[in-house]
Amino acid sequence: LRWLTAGESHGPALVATLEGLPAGVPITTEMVADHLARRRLGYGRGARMKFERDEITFIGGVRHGLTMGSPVAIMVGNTEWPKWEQVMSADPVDPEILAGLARNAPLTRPRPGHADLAGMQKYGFDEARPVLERASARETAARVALGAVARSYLKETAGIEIVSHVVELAAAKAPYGVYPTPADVEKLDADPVRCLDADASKAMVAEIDQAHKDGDTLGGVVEVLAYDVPVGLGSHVHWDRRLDARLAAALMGIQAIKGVEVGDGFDLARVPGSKAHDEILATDQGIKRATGRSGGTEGGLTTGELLRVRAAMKPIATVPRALQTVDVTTGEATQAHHQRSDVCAVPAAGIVAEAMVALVLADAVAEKFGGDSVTETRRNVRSYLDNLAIR
Ligand code: EPS
Repeated sequence: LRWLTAGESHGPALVATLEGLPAGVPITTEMVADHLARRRLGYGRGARMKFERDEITFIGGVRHGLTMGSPVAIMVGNTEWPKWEQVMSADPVDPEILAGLARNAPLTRPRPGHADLAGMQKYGFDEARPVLERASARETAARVALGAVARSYLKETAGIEIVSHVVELAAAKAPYGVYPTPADVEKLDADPVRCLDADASKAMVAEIDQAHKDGDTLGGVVEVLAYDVPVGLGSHVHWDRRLDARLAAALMGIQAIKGVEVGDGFDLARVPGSKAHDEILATDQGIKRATGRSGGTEGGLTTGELLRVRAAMKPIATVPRALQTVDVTTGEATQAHHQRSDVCAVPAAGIVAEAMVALVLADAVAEKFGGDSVTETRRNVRSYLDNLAIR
């Protein structure tokens, strides 16, 4: 599979294309809209989430609710565009008109933690607007749109289902080792911080309220689980074919993610080998694992057990209680720009992480099972699983 996104945070729209899917994947505007709406959920988001709407248009690849095998292109329109039409115009705008627009004031006080400063240095801009417009996590809407297509493909061909939840938010933690299933998704989406444990959820909400009062922002940890992943996706034969490496890159590529773990991750480094691995058992239902510490990958291959990855998000870098910076026009010490911001976007990051895991798994399924129609791919998956010599 190949996929790309384009578009700026305050541009007219984001666009995303996905190439390489077979024909017959069910996908509708409503399915994409549902996932985009899930991405907007979560306690602690800023005002923009309330007034802006994502407007979905399929540009290609889908007819009457099914993919046709041609590239899928989705446009996610931004209802805020009229306010930004001149500031973000693709064509040149009369400088006198621009000078009169408060929104166009040059952003010369780069915010620590954002791409602002290094982006200006690298691309030779004298203000941060052209950098922050693309670095913004607004772009994740395009990934979630493609993720909706990828997860439908996974469900239809291999029966794979993806769930995420928030396991840590600042100092508040959900009980370790509780894994929500697809049956819990409705309950998770109804929770203000997408946490399954009621007490932990309350503690997380309290953390956000306190940070809001303090003019501060918060990060946290999300966990993504993929159910019914067949054994043998990815490969041990080369570093860039290892599924865990591909998942880590995909998750690390989400804005504000600073750490990724597969299975028990860093905790495995702290225990002896006898407590770090998943022993192989002969059971009435065939070969099973005693535990799920590996997160469902060994040697870069899926094991057929529950796939489990976590991503750590740093606190939002636009901190209301502005951080120290330098005005790049004067070279003088000052405070970073702050207009408005989320206090916390960890619940939304979980939805984005689901989309990234879906896209990586879709790529791995397409690579292993091929097929030009969903029926053909499904037949290939079935035949492979039915003919495994060892099980
Ligand atoms: C973002 C900053 C905020 C968020 C935005 C991502 O936007 P603004 O600076 O315009 O208030 O609202 O997220 C979205 C618009 C979205 O759809 O997720 C950032 O700096 O990454």
